[in-house]
Amino acid sequence: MVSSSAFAQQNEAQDMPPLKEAFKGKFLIGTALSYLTLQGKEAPSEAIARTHFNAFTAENSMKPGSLQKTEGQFNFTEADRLVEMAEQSGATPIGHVLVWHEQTPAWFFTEADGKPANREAALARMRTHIATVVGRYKGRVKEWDVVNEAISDAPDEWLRPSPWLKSIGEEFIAEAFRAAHAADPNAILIYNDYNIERSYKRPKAVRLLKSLLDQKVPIHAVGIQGHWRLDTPNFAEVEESITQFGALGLKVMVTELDIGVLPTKYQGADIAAREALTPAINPYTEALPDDVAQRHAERYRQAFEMFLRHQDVIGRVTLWGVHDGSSWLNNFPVRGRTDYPLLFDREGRPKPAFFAVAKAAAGR
Ligand code: 9MR
Repeated sequence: MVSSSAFAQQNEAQDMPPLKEAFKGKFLIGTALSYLTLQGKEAPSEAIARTHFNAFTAENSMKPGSLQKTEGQFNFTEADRLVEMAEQSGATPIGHVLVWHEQTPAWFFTEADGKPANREAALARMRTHIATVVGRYKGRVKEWDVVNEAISDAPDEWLRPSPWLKSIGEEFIAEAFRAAHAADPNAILIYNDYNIERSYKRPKAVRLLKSLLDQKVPIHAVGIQGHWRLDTPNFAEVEESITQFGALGLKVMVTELDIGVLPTKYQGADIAAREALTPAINPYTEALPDDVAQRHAERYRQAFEMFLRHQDVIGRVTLWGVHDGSSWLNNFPVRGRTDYPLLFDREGRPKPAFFAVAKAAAGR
């Protein structure tokens, strides 16, 4: 937990404007708020979010498993809080996520007798979920991650064999966008995925996006999650992807940016991937050495200089968490590590990466 005094310090520690001022007129700069923050239990994180960011995503609280754990019983407490908190701070509330294979209860795809739901039943449940959730925040949540991670990582496979694909078929994607558009015709609708900025997955993403556009499906943007590392991906590959996505006439959102510093054999965010904890893969339990912090800052500088070069197509860049202590990367792909992926440290102080990003925004 970040202490309040550390937060006060971080305010004094800089003569830089808040990030949201620095990026004004360029793109929205966002953060993801944890369960604890939305439950009012992380006041310092909330303060950093309000000071520096002008787009708020719920890290977990608007996923199907949080909103509709049991069919027909919706719980909007934390989701409402996200939207209210954003509106109070003049930030744009972002909806994450309507249709995903994770954090989605099995009842969507199962009948009372345990048999798989038929196509019509699964489709009806998907539509009801989307209509209820998007409808509740109509005109308030400005952007929705409609479908998340539908593309397969496997070389010989097009779409992920998710329960959605199995129960509805490929049209689940188009149908989800249509349902979201019907519930809020003004919302910006996003297809969101990891590693689609890398060349192994980009062609599949382009194929999917083109096919949706050809069918006149209401899709407005593509979300590059941006779960990156010190040495991968190659930013030339990423830049080419931004260009190709933009050329389709879509906005590009960087929806879940973080740059992890710990070793791993996994890339991206396939949360099924897990490794065992050994000291060799948890090297910085006490502190991050200066040279690594500098490399991390340099990587952020390069990333934001690239985003700024494409500010005509990039609508938003969102960091996946407020400070290092609350990042999901401390538990992925190995539980209980100490990672340093964000712009603020565990005490809520701005890191070298923060200053690198702020300077990039100022053109310095
Ligand atoms: O950061 C989220 C973490 O707290 C959750 O435990 C995890 C569970 O699925 O989801 C994380 O967020 C994911 C996001 O919703 C979709 N893209 C990948 C993100 C990292 O796993």
